[in-house]
Parts: sequence; structure tokens; C-alpha cells
Amino acid sequence: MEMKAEPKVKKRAKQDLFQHHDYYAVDELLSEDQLLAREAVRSWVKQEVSPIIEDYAERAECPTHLFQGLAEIGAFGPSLPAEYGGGGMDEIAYGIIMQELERGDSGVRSMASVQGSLVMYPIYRFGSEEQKRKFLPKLANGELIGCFGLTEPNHGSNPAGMLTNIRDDGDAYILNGSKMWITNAPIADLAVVWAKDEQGKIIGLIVEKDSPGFSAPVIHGKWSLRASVTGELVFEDVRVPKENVLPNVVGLKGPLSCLSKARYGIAWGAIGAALDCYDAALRYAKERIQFGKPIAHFQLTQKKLAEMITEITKAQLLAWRLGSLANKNAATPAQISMAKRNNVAMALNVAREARQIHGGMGITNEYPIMRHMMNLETVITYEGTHDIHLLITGMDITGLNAFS
Ligand code: TGC
Ligand code: FAD
Repeated sequence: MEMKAEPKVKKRAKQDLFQHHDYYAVDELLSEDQLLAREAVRSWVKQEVSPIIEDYAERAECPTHLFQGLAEIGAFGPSLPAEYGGGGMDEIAYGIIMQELERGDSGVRSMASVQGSLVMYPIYRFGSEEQKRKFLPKLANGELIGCFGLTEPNHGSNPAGMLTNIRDDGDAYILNGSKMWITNAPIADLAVVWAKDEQGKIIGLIVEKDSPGFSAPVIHGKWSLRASVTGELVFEDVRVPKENVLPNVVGLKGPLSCLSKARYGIAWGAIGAALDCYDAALRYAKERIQFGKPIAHFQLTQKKLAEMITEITKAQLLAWRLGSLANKNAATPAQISMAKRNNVAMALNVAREARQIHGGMGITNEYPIMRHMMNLETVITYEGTHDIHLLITGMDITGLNAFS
């Protein structure tokens, strides 16, 4: 991708006053490396993201110059092996990095989630050695930007019904179909695309940007995730060399395994958005005077703040425990679903309560609340909707499949 330099527009540099909140001393459960990773990403977010993000979100423009910085702080594939350009860290460090990024903006966390968990991870897990060597280091250092194409216009929650297909043509496959709602699609150099072969089996392909017949138009008009670019992927008789097929997976478990990796990151990420809203609301409540007192003095405001930190604390503990399981390779997809669902819904509720505490000011871009709230409407939908994750839990505990 050709990176745009940060434009020299006059921007209101926002002061980022965020302070961490750790009511149950969860930090005591973290290793020195995990804490160091958190500090590094937090200070990068304060310096590079917070001052510009409201302006980019307002203009509905992706701050593409941040890809380079994200690569430099190791946000792409933090828990993938270092030999392929990953960070070589553990799953909790990966989660914490996502939390800090989403504290800045869900769209910035999305840039990292897609690149690391939905593009690098499938190539690492299902790719050939040649594919790994060719693509992973350049994805890790931000030289190449990738996207992940699973959702279609008529198949969102039910990707098994996908219509995108390939036909054998000697040394290549001919790819036809379309994908919808694809993060980073319009700026990506390559797309990991899931399609059905002539036997109806789902396989993964790496489709490179300049392939004739391949286009990636922008989806305009989003009121959510405005600092992230979303597009379609359109394939009209695109020739994909057979060497670009991911050789080591067949079936829906391929893309769903990538989703498990990314959903795990979102379970942590959402806590970051919630912490930012809570932090702003706590500060505002102590400063804003009504009826001769700070509004924090009133019981109804205290109820809101107390419930917010209670829910954040529960989410922090859920994420930490999930991370401990993931470090032993023992986190099940259903456990990941529970944490993604709970923590994103928690963050959205915290954002709504924080908005109330800010009164009229809460709807302005002087505070991060509305941006987080609008972003979280996407986060509660993508990577499996709130209800789909509930049904995954339902299936896991009853053994009965509500999808069929
Ligand atoms: P089902 O029969 O249940 O499963 C098919 C095969 O997959 C396995 N499996 C998983 N493997 C790993 N991780 C998971 N989370 C898995 N879930 C299922 C399963 O064991 C089975 O394996 P095998 O060996 O028996 O073949 O499949 P189903 O068709 O009944 O679907 C179940 C359902 C509804 C849960 C699934 O389709 C689903 O999760 N739907 C939601 C779709 C979704 O999340 N889409 C996300 C698109 S990507 C995106 O949103 C990126 S946003 C990025 C950003 O900007 O951050
Ligand atoms: P639908 O599946 O049509 O669902 C509509 C409603 O019906 C939801 O409330 C859902 O919960 C409900 N529903 C569906 N089935 C059931 C059921 N069985 N029981 C009860 N209720 C049900 N996808 C990608 O592949 N790659 C990306 O990079 C990507 N990025 C995205 C970025 C953004 C900004 C957005 C908004 C989406 C992105 N997505 C991406 C797509 C996302 O994963 C889908 O939007 C999501 O999976 C839901 O699919 P859908 O929008 O088609 O909704």
C-alpha cells in the first residue's frame, strides 16, 4: 500500500488525560514483559492516536500513516513467532496490546486485528513455508497491508452459505463472487479470501491487489468505525495462481479459527474503550458543578460510576483468565465467544452511561465518548454478532444446535 504521510492540516491537538483503572489489582497478575508492552503501546497511543483521532473520525478518513507505527510497536501478530516477524509474546501480552489500541480507537485496534489475526495468522497457520517467507515479514513490518474476506452480501452470520467460488483452470483457479464489509479492503495489497471449490469445500486463497478482475470499492456512509476504511471485494474471473492457495486447511474451521484469534483480541480490546469512557466520566463528574456541587456528589451519578467500574473489573478478570487458558492453548472457541460478547456489551453500556454523565457535552467531540459508542456498535456486530455468540454458548452448554 502506498502510505499517505500525515497531512499537514491544522488539527486540534487533544490532550489525553487518561489514567489507568485497576480496581482489583489485576496488574499484580501481569508479568513484567506484559506491563512493559502495555506502557509502550499506551504511550504510543497518547502520542500518535489521541491527538488526531477525533479529526480523522469526523472526516471519515483512515489514518493510514499509523500502519507504520503499529508495525514498529509490534502490534501486528504480537503472539506469532518472531522468526516470521511476529512479536513472539504470549496471548495475554497480545490481549493487552489490543486493549491499549482500542483505548485509543476501535478502528485502530481493527487495523491491527485484521493484519495480525486475520491475515498473518491464517498464512502462518495454514500457509506453505514459501507463503510464510514471502508474505509474513512484509505484513509484520507494515510494507504490505492485508484484509480478510469472509462475509458476503447475503451471508454474514452464516458464512457456510457463501457463494464466492473457484474453478480449476490448470495452474490457476478462476475466482468469482463478492465479499462485503471488509476492513481495509480498499487499501489492501492482498486479501485472504475464503471461497468454495467445485466440490463445495471452503478453501483459503491469497489474492493480490493487481490481479485483473479484482476490485475493492469503498463502502461510504458509516456512522461507526469512521477512522477505519471498509470496502467490498469483487472478483470477476480473477486468476489466482495455485501457489496462492493456503494448502493446510479445508472447511469452515479455517476462517473460524482465525475468528477465534481475533475475537480473543476484541474481548480485551473492548475493555480499553470502556476504560477510556469511564476515565473521562469520572473526571467530568468530579469537575462538573450542578446544584452547587460536583455531580459526582449525587447518588445517581455514583451509581452509574460504581456500576461501570464493577463491570469493567469483571471484564478484566474474564479476559485475564481467558488469556491464561489461551497461553496453555486451552481456551475453547465457546469460551472466547462468551468473553467477546460480554466484554463488548459491557463496553457499550459503559459508553452509554458515560455519555449520560457528560450531559450535552457528551455528544460532542470534545470527549471520546460518542466516538467509542458508535464504534462499539460495529464491534458488537462484527466477528459474530451479540446474539450469535449467545447461541454459541447455548450450543456449548446444551449440546443442541440452534442454527440448524
Ligand atoms: P459449525 O458446523 O459449527 O463449524 C464448522 C467447523 O468449524 C469448527 N469451528 C471452529 N473452529 C475454530 N474456531 C471457532 N470459533 C469455530 N467454530 C466452529 C467446527 O468445529 C467445525 O469443524 P469440523 O472439523 O467439524 O468441520 O459451523 P456452522 O456453519 O454451523 O456455523 C456456526 C456459526 C454460526 C457459529 C459460525 O458460522 C459463526 O461463527 N458465524 C459468525 C460469522 C462471523 O463471525 N463472521 C465474522 C466475519 S470476519 C469479521 O467480522 C472481521 S471484523 C475485523 C475487524 O475489523 O476487526
Ligand atoms: P446478519 O447475519 O444478516 O444478521 C442480522 C441480524 O440477524 C443480527 O442481529 C443477527 O444476530 C441476527 N441473526 C442472524 N442469524 C441468526 C440466528 N440464527 N438466530 C438469531 N438471530 C440471528 N467481515 C469480514 O469477513 N471481514 C471483515 O474485515 C469485516 N469487517 C467489518 C467491518 C465493519 C465496519 C462491519 C460493520 C462488518 C465487518 N464484517 C467483516 C462483517 C461482519 O462480520 C458481519 O456484519 C457480521 O458477521 C454480521 O453479518 P450481517 O451484517 O450480514 O448480519
